[in-house]
Amino acid sequence: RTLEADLRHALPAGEFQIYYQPLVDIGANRIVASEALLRWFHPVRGLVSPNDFIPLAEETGLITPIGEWVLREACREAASWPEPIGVCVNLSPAQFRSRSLVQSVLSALATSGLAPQRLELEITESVLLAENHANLAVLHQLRALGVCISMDDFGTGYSSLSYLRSFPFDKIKIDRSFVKELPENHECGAIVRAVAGIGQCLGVATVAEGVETPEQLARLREEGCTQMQGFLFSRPAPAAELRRMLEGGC
Ligand code: G
Ligand code: G
Ligand code: MN
Ligand code: NA
Repeated sequence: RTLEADLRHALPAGEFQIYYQPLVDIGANRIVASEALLRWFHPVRGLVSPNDFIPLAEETGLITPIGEWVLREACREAASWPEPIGVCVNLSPAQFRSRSLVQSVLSALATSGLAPQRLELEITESVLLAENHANLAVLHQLRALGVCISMDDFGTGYSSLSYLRSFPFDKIKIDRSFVKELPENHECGAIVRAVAGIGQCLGVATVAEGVETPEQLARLREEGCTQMQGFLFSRPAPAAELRRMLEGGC
């Protein structure tokens, strides 16, 4: 069977699971949100990475039902967490094309009872590529529902700064490629400092992704990042494990 045939089957077969990775506010030293990261456990192929199936899901349109499931499931899970922290859900550019995105978000919020401010939708620069006015309108509709919008993988696209001008994001997530070379690489340090500065001026939280070492944490703190995410704090973990982390006090 082809990967595509298997992917079609995955949702009804219940082969998807969502893992959660904490975002830590380093000022308050507590978990303030968790990112929902999709996992596909295939009975024969084993664990298939989103990097290997999300592109196919986008090409085939399967991203619409899969993305709707992730939204519903992540909101339902977050609504029952012992702490009212945020839940971050990744959206592909292809989900904007389906036209049902706003309705899906609205319905996930309504059925779960999750407060809209607790849902953080992560988008990449490509959503706003070429000043896509239709996508921009959808972003404004989503914002009107009261949800937060984060710019993910910041710095990896072509004209990041113009996107910050075209839409008022609630959060900027600095791509982990900049964090990876800290503290040795001074260019990366300078870029992180500049982005954190922009965030501060715009009144927007800046999250450093892929934080793996205490040295990186110290440097990122120095440069003004407000939230951290990475293996240093926790790997993406099953829902039950995240729940235990929250119950353990955060
Ligand atoms: O853990 P990691 O290997 O999960 O994720 C790899 C990539 O897949 C990341 O770029 C991440 O944003 C993306 N990804 C993970 N889960 C989802 C999801 O539910 N929807 C979309 N569109 N992308 C996801
Ligand atoms: O594109 P996005 O930022 O949504 O992707 C998140 C990806 O980053 C997931 O694949 C997740 O597993 C991965 N990730 C999270 N923390 C770390 C980390 O500390 N180091 C590395 N190498 N990857 C990480
Ligand atoms: Mn993300
Ligand atoms: Na990212």
